[in-house]
Amino acid sequence: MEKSHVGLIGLGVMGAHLARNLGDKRYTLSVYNRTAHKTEEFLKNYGSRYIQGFTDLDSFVESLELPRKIIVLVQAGTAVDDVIHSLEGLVSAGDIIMDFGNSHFRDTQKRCELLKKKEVHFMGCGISGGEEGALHGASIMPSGSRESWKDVSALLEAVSAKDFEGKPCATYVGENGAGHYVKMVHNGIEYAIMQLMAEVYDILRTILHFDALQVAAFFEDFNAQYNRGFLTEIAVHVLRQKDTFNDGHLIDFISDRAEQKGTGRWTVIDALERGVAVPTIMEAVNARIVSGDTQRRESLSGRYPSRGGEIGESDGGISALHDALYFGMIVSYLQGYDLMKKASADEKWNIDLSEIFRIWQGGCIIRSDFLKNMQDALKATRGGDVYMNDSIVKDLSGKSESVKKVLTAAIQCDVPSAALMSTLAHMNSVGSKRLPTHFIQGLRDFFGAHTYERTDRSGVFHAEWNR
Ligand code: NBP
Repeated sequence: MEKSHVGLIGLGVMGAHLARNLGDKRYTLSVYNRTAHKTEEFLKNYGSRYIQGFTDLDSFVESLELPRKIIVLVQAGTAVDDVIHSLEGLVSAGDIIMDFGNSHFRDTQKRCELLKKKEVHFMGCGISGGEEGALHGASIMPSGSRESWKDVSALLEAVSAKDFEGKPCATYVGENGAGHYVKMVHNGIEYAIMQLMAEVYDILRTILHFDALQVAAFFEDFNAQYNRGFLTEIAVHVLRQKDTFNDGHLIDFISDRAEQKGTGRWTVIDALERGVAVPTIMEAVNARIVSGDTQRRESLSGRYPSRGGEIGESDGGISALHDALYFGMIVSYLQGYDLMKKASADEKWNIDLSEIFRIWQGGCIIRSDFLKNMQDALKATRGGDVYMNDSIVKDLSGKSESVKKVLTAAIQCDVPSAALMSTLAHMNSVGSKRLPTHFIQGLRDFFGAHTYERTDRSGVFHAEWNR
């Protein structure tokens, strides 16, 4: 039998969809899944002359052309190590193993080192777009050796989505864990944008007493007039969905408990370790933590100020909310930029950030029109601070007045809006020539002789404080 161009291990949700995408693009493909019946079922449903299925790993590996290109799409963590371990004796020097799962970038770095000893290339490939993206075109963030990228670029570009200019949403991100890092930050931004949308939703429903359909119309207008994006587009569908068990809309019967076990939390931990402020992402994780404790919220409700109140829509409330959401989305992207820029320098990845904002334009969950502004601004600033770029300044300017108006209403009506609040505070801080941290430095020197620097002369000082 003819050798396949590529192999794929793991026929779960993502793997099965990506395998179909590869077959549709006429790549000959060998597939393998730990549980054999899943492979048989996949072939029964989607088998074609481009796809061969295997129930033993030896023949799967044997069926691939050299150098072998093997996509691994299994659960992140020990499953990836298990797969690598079982492949170790079967692959040879020059072969390429690509992990498409949501692995932690530190694990990817270790796996690259491990396989380098055997001259096998290991690539960490972030992928975003869920099952639809895997099937019709995803945003793909690959990293590893440049040599391996040359061998797989055509393949990955073929199964990727297309950017606003029709170019493939796949690019070489950098060495070792860079691709998984960028995917992690993508997910952190995703957390932030969804939290901001939820806060705006809450204000509309609690203060303006909008029903689900009116909120859907709000998002529809946002997409038409401000920033068309995947999350704000699916919001319209989620809000219009009728319930199958009751009269009314499904949204009103969905539990408010959310989890925060994965990439959002990783983003915040990593940002803290690197000393990069990502307060909007952090508040999004905090909000999910609080949402998880339903029992406590139930017993405390009524004992503390609870949401409610009236504020008229007459004074431009809707356009202020549109502005506020747009402001929050821009700042979320900027926080992701800050983090990737620092990590790229720390880890010597040399990531082209304008390319990252380009490959996020198609297929991925945080895609929106604004990504083109980011791409262009990053290109124009050439490694400088994108916050200084005139078009970014213009995009943000004037909107903070709307954010203040929205937050004033939210505070008056006890509607928690920590992500939006921290977004505004973040921009107020980064744009402040003098922060009150000088007061903290004074206090620290008083109680612990921690010393301070001065504004009028260089050096390190300690004061004989008047006790
Ligand atoms: P699924 O849960 O649908 O499938 C998991 C796959 O992992 C199955 O093929 C399973 O094989 C295999 N597997 C496991 Br679990 N343990 C294994 C082991 N020890 N050895 C070999 N195979 C093992 O996951 P999915 O939603 O397709 O996600 C796969 C990866 O893609 C994850 O890292 C996920 O975070 C990432 N991702 C998912 C999405 C999404 O929207 N779902 C988007 C982007 C990235 P079995 O059939 O034998 O149990």
